[in-house]
Amino acid sequence: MRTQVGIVGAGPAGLLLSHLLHLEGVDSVVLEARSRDHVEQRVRAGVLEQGTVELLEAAGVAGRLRRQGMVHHGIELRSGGRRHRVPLTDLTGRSITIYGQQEVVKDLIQARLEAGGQVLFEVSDVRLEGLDGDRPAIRFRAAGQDQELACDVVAGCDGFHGVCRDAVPEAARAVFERAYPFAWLGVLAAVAPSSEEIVYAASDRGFALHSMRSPELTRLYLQVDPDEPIERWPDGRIWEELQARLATDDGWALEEGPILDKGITGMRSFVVEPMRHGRLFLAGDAAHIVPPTGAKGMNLAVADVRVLAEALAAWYRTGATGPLEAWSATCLRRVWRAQDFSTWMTGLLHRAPGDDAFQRRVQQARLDYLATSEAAARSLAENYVGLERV
Ligand code: RFL
Ligand code: PHB
Repeated sequence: MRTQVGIVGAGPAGLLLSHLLHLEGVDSVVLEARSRDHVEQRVRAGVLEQGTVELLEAAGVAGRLRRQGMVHHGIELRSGGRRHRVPLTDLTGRSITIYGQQEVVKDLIQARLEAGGQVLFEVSDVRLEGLDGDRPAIRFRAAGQDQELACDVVAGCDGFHGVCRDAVPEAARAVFERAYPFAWLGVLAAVAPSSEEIVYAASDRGFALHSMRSPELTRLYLQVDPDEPIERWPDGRIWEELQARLATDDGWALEEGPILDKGITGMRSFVVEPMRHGRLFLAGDAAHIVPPTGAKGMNLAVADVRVLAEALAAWYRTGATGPLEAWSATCLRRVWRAQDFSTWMTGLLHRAPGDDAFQRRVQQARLDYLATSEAAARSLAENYVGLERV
């Protein structure tokens, strides 16, 4: 098999890259380890920056997103039983849209298949070869057979646990990393959201988040210990903890319903530099992870491949290598802005095991500052809705 761009991973990064390249007249093949059903059902992110929505719209894949996505103009911060709204749109002129990541993935898979694009699911043993030359190849197994995909460049869009990053020699990459002493337990519940907007709650019992997916589906998260098994969290305990952490002193009530999906995800910050090695380009979670508190991960993946698709299109059109050479540094500016924002939001709202009374007071002072200073709220808001220029 031969193509122009060999893409590993059918998450938002890989699928969108394939679609954007198609619009530029560049061929690609996407290789995915899991089944189509699996990637379409995987519950993950839900917040799209306005820039992400505009890109999906310009790329012609936002029909369902426009109909089903929920446009939000603010978020709520809660602590000590009190709530404070950050009016995102008043402060920035921009909004966010709530639309499940797996819905974005479904829309992109459909668009690729309708355009005759190749997305191969359930491939295994992916290995990259010849990255230092100008004829790289991806070897893999599919349908019980060894195969080879020859290409001009490889896009490693295989997420944090993928194999592409390890194809870069250790001496050629620098890794920046931070682990957090907590994880998020995420649940999807068949109940109408109890709030019109996303609620971020800081409490002495730890952080909680109330989000949504539709008028009938609520998405909720709890800060939990990183090595706590999910079996320790029967549904009753989850609701009890959510009720306690989200409680307000003004009569607000959290509606409960059947839990359809639950899982625990560790939290980390991670960046590999540079994001390119020879003919390999690492995009999305393969190159960087942010803690989910700032809702930036999927938006960064989208930003990476937007710039990469433009750079590859310019290269194929005119032979220009400048945009490809600038790609990693261009993306890393946005990545580090998001790392700063996501770490800051995480520290603002979580309770770390070693936190003492001093730390709690400082945290409360920051929350109070956000509630009283427009400058402080605007800084949060412009990062949350996504900066146009970084
Ligand atoms: P993905 O989505 O992980 O896709 C990678 C794909 O590669 C496949 N793969 C392989 N394929 C072939 N061969 C191999 N050897 C392979 N190894 C892996 C995988 O099966 C998969 O299909 O990475 P991508 O495309 O870079 O997208 C990144 C996003 O998924 C991620 O950043 C977000 O989900 C992060 N995130 C959030 N981001 C936001 O922008 N807004 C949010 O509100 C938000 N909330 C979240 C989140 C992530 C969470 N979890 C579960 C990590 C909330 C949570 C709880
Ligand atoms: C979500 O809806 O899944 C969500 C919302 C906000 C976040 C993270 C996840 O910060």
